[in-house]
Amino acid sequence: MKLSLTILILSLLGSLFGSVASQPDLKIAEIYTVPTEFRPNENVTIKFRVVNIGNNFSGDFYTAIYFDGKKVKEIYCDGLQPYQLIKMNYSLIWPDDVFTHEIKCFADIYNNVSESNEGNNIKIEFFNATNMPPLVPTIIGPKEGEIGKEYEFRISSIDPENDPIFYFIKWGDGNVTKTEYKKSGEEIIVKHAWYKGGRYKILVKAIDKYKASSKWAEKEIIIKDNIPPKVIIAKPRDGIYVFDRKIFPYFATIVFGKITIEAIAINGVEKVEFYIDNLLRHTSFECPYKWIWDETVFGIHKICVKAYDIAGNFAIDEETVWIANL
Ligand SMILES: [Ca+2]
Ligand SMILES: [Ca+2]
Ligand SMILES: [Ca+2]
Repeated sequence: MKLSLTILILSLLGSLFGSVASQPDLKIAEIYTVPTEFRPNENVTIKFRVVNIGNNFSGDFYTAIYFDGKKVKEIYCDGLQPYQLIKMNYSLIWPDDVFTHEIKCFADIYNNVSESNEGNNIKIEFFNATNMPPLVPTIIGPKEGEIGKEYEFRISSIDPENDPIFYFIKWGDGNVTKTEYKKSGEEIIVKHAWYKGGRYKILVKAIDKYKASSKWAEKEIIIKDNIPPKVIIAKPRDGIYVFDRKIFPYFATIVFGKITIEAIAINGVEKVEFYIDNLLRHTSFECPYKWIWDETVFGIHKICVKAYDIAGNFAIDEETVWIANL
């Protein structure tokens, strides 16, 4: 009833406007895959339907299916009556990736059928294989350690689809490690040493062969530092200084006018303190470590520099000077 009514309306419209002749109209009704969700490398069937929405028998024709723009199959069809549809399918091994691929279906590829609408003969859909990222890795290893010693960490993760996994590790000191591909669930052992005391955050993520990445796993390690820095007073030292310049070397240190005190400190230095006669006068956090001592002062005084690392270890150097700054 419905069909004949539509044909009646169409033919009425045709007679009214003179443009809708009694013609077939082939159209791709839908494109889908079976199964609807699939993995890379799996067998997939692409299904599509051709329907004749015209008001006349179509006659025989060829349909075609394109994968990423390339024709992969032609299918011969017996003619369709108005509102008759036909199901087509094409099976393939899906590519080994999770990219989106274009499927294009074409009704009446060789234009065997003269249709009332040739513009609706193509339909395009996009499909991709599904992929889940690996789970957040587990990291097993020590909570604390010492400078320069190598420590072992056992790392593992699981990929929901058992895809091979590699691990990307940030050690917290600027160094990174990228492992080879491992089996899902396989435990790996990686080693690392830290050369500066402090608290380090180790970050690990697992990435599967389709580049899907887990969230970062975190583990902290505290590297104890028992090694003090080294520090020396580079200036003033063993010489006669006039207005901050060394005039000539001498067995003692004699200063006329202001003097820039310069310290050289190494081994993870956090700060250097400058003392005059055991009184803290200045703290320097950046290399070069220096302080200009410029005040009215006369006689013998003791300069002391104290260099600290982050762990609180320190080293001292002292220099006794005879100074006249008036
Ligand atoms: Ca058409
Ligand atoms: Ca046609
Ligand atoms: Ca996966």
